[in-house]
Amino acid sequence: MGKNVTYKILQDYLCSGELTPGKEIGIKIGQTLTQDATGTMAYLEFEAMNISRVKTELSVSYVDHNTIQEGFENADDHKYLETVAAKYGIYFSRPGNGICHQVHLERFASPGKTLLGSDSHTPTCGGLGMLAIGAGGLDVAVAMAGFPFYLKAPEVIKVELKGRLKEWVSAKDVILKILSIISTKGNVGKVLEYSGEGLNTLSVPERATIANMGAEAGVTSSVFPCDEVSRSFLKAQDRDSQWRELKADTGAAYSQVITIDLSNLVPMVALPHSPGNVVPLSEVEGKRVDQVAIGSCTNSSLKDLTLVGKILKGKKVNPRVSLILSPGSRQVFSMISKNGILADIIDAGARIMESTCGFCIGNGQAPGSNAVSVRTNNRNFEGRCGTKTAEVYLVSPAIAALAALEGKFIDPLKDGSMPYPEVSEPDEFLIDDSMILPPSDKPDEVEVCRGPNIGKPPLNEPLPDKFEGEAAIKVGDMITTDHIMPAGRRLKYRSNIKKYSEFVFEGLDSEFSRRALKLKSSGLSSFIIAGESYGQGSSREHAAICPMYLGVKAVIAKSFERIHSANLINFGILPLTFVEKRDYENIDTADSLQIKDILKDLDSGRDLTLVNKTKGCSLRLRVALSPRQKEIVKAGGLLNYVKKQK
Ligand code: MIC
Ligand code: SF4
Repeated sequence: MGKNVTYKILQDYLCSGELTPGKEIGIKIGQTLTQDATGTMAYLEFEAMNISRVKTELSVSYVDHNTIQEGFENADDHKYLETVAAKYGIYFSRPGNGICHQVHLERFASPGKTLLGSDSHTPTCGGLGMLAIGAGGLDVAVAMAGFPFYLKAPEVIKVELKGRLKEWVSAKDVILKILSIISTKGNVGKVLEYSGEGLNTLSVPERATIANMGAEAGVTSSVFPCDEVSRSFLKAQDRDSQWRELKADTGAAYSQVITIDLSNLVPMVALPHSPGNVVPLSEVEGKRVDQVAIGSCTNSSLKDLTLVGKILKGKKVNPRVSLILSPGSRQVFSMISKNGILADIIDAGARIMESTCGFCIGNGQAPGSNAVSVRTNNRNFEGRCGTKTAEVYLVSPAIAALAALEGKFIDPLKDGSMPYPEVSEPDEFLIDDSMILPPSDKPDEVEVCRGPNIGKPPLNEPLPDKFEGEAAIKVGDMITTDHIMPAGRRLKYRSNIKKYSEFVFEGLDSEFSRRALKLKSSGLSSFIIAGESYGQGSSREHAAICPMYLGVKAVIAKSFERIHSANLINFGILPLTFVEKRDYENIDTADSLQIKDILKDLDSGRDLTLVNKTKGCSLRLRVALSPRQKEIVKAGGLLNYVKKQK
C-alpha cells in the first residue's frame, strides 16, 4: 500500500514502536521551538536534566508572547531565555522579531522534518511539509535533550481540495469551513493531510493559516505536501536548498476523505465563544462592530496585511471602531513599511502594535464591556481577550478590514460589486536575520541570568497507592486551558509557579486555589471533575503544573484533549475517564472521594474504583495510559522518570 506524507515523515524519524494507527511510537525530533511564555519553564526543565548542549538539528527560542515589560519580571525572563539559549546551543529570536510560527515558517521550517514546539500552533509549519507538533514545555525539553517524543501513531484524514477560491474568500474560510465539519472535539490522535489540484492555488502562508487552525480541531497536526509552490516560497526566502519534493504515493491509505471545493466556499465567521461555532458571514451581516484586531500567527503574513492595506487605502476607519494591527514578523513589518502599505493602514486610522501575540492572548487591547470585537486570530474563548463580557468573532483579514471601515459586518459577496484588490506573493522577501542570535561558541563563558521571579521547576512525588480527598471543582464540557490557567495579565508569572497558582480557574471559581491549598495542608488530595474535551486549546503545561502545586492528584473527565492529557501525565497527575459517562452526575463539588489500590490496578490494567463517600456510591474510572506513561506517573512525572533513565 502506498504511503501518505505523514507516514513518510514518521518512518524517517521513527525510533520505536510500530507504525499502526493507535499504537504508541517514539520519534526523533529534528527541530524544536519554544516561545517565552512556555519557554522559561521548558529551559529550566532542560537545565534540570544536566545536558551540556541540545541534541537536535536546530532549536530556536522565540520571545513573542509577552513583551509588555510591565515590571521587571518580563525583561528578566527575556534575559534568562537569551543567556540559556547562548549557553546550550539554541538560536534566540529577540523580542520584536516576530511571532514564533510566522518567523519559523519564514526562516527555519524545513520540509520532511519533524518539529516539536511548546505551543499548540506549532503545526503552522505543516504548511511547508513538516510534521510539526505542539506539546508541553517538558516534552520539548526532553526532545532537546535527545530523547524521542512519544505519541500515538495517528489516523490520517485526507482533505482533498478542488477548484479555486473566489474573490473575498480566503484560506481562513477554508479552515473555518473544515472546523464547521469536524468541530473542535473528537479529533484526538488524527492528522489532517491536504492534497488535490486546489493546492496549486494556495501559497505557503495560506497553507500555514490552514495548518495553524487545525489546532482548534484538536488534531495532532496538519500536513501539506512540498511542491513547486513550496519551492517558490523557499526561493523567495533565499532558502531553496531546503526544498525537497514530498508527496503522497498513489493509492496512499487514509482513514477518511473530506472533499472541499474551494470555488463553492463563502466568507465564514466563528461566533463567540468557540472557533468551532462557524456560520457563513452573511448570517451576521450588518451587526455592529466596536473593535477590529488584525494579526496573530494565523493571519499576519505579507499577503494578508497587503490586502488589508489595499482595502483601507484612501479611506478612514469608522469613528466608532478601534482598529489594531500587529504584523506577524519583523520581515512583514519591514516590507509593508517599505512598500507604503503601512502608511495606508496608518492613514486610515489604525493603531500599530509590535510584532507579537499581544491582543490574541489578551495581553493588551482588551475590548470594552459587552463590546463586539472582530479578530483574525484563531481562538475566541470566553474572556481570552481580557474582557469576559466581550463577544469575539473570528474572520479573515479582508473581512476584518471591511468591518473596520463600516463599523459593522459587511459581506462583500452580497451585492457582488465591491472591487477586490489583487495581491500576489513576492519573488523575494526581505531577509535580515540580525535579530536572531546564534548560540555562543564559548558556552563555558556564558553565565545564565536568573531574575528573582524565576523559580525552579517543581517536582511531584511518586504516585501513592491511595487518594483520599475532595472534588475541589466540577466543570462542564470543552474547558480550555485558558479557563484552567489564564494568560493575559497573569502571563508575567509563568516562571513563578507559586504566584501563578493563585489564579488557577480564576474566571470560573476564584476560591479554587485557596480551597485546594487548604485541602493540601490537611493532607488531602484535590480532584477536578470535568465533562467532554477537557484541556482544549493551548499547550501551556502550567495548566498541569499549577494544579499539581495545589495538590490536585487526578482529573476525572468524560474525555481529554491530547496535549493537556500528556501534560497531566508529565507532572504526575492521573487523567482518568468515566467508564460510564453518566457517572459524571454522581459527583459534585466538595464531595468526599477515595481511590484505593491505585498501583496494583494500574499495573494490571484494571479500572480504578472511586468511592464517593458523600453520595454513598462507587464508580469505575479508566486509565488509558501506555506502559511508558504508567511508569512516568508512578515516578511522579517525566522529569523524575528521565532522571532515573540516565
Ligand atoms: C495560545 O495561543 O493559547 C498560546 C498562548 O500561544 C498557547 C501557549 C501558552 O499558553 O503559552 C498555545 O497555543 O499553546
Ligand atoms: Fe501567539 Fe495567538 Fe498564535 Fe498563540 S495563537 S502563538 S498567542 S498569536
